[in-house]
Amino acid sequence: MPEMKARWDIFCTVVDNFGDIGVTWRLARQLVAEHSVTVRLWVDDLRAFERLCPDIDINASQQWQQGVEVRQWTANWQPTEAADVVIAAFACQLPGAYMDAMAEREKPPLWMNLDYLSAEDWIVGCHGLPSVKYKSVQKFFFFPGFQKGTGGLLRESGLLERRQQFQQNPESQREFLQGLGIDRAQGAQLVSLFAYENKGLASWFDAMAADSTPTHLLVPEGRVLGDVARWLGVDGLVAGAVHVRDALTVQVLPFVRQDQYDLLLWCCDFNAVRGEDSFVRAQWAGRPLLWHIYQQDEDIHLDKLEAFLALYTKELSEPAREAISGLWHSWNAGETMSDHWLATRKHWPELQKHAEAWCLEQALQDDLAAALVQFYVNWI
Ligand code: TRH
Repeated sequence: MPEMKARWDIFCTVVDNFGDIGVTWRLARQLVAEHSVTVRLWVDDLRAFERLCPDIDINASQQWQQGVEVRQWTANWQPTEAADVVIAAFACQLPGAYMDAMAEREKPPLWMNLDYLSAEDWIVGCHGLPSVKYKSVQKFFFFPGFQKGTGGLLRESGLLERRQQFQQNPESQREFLQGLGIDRAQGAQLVSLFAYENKGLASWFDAMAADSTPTHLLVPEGRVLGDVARWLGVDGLVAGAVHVRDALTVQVLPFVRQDQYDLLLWCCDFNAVRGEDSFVRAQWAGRPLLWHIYQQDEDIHLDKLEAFLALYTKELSEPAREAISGLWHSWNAGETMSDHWLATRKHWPELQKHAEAWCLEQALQDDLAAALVQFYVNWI
């Protein structure tokens, strides 16, 4: 098997937040664990990395984490041999000296740009096409996606089985939640909230507080806390804080390790997620979700939102489709959420069933790491 011996370099610039490192770290680990390749992960911001993986030594220029060689990518680039497969994540610009090292190899490496995730149709036509060339080295587009003909989604082997076992085991869930200091409020639905700042939050919280079903809302530390604090009428919020307002219990959680975040999503009845990686993980959780999409210039993110909603809601009944689409639209526009939340709650059983069906359908695709390896095998 040629891929057994291959050396891979993955380059990650942390533009902001955690998605860039979240995706590349997950991919690097999976390539090592499931495809026996050698991976160096070059990262320009180890502090962001440390949040997802507290074992990271932010001062080390080189370290090993879960079989991955993590290299600090500094402005002062030291010459290094180019790998067999080079992945530039999210169109990041490789160091000039490294590009020369790629071109100097006897057999140029396979050079790919791992793009952002989108459900738009044009992805299918562009996935795998040649992009620019540097000297003798050809770059290729690699697009993750939800549809056949794309690069698929990151999904570790056995993930869904592990998730289903965990969800069928209330004791494991209770233990995990207790470890985070969570004692589920009696009869309450569990909701997680990972989002950017959002003006619509107050109206959603109002609706949950006034609901006949209690909600226990879990909010990992992060950008949305300011809005949460404003709604609660408190000065600031730190991990461990618990506030009750009528039927709504709000609990602030520490930002947990990446694998623990999966367990949190698996415990919850509903997950509000954002960006790219948490969005995909919430789909693998098999539970209804709310996506806060990452805003882009000229509102191009709205096309991505529509494309995903069109795919995701295709098999839903008309009223359920309207309800969940309305909720996602209002959340992403920062508009009033209350009516949309109530409408969504009306279609809960259908949305729950659908979330699992969607997850299983997506899992029929090759996962992204396997698709990358296959692309390489086809290329050599
Ligand atoms: O953090 P994000 O908003 O990241 C990104 C980046 O901003 C990026 O530039 C942009 O292009 C992209 O969004 C679309 O959202 P995301 O992608 O969900 O990444 C969050 C990561 O953090 C994900 O890997 C899960 C992880 N995480 C934890 O490990 N622990 C936690 O407690 C939480 C809440 C998240």
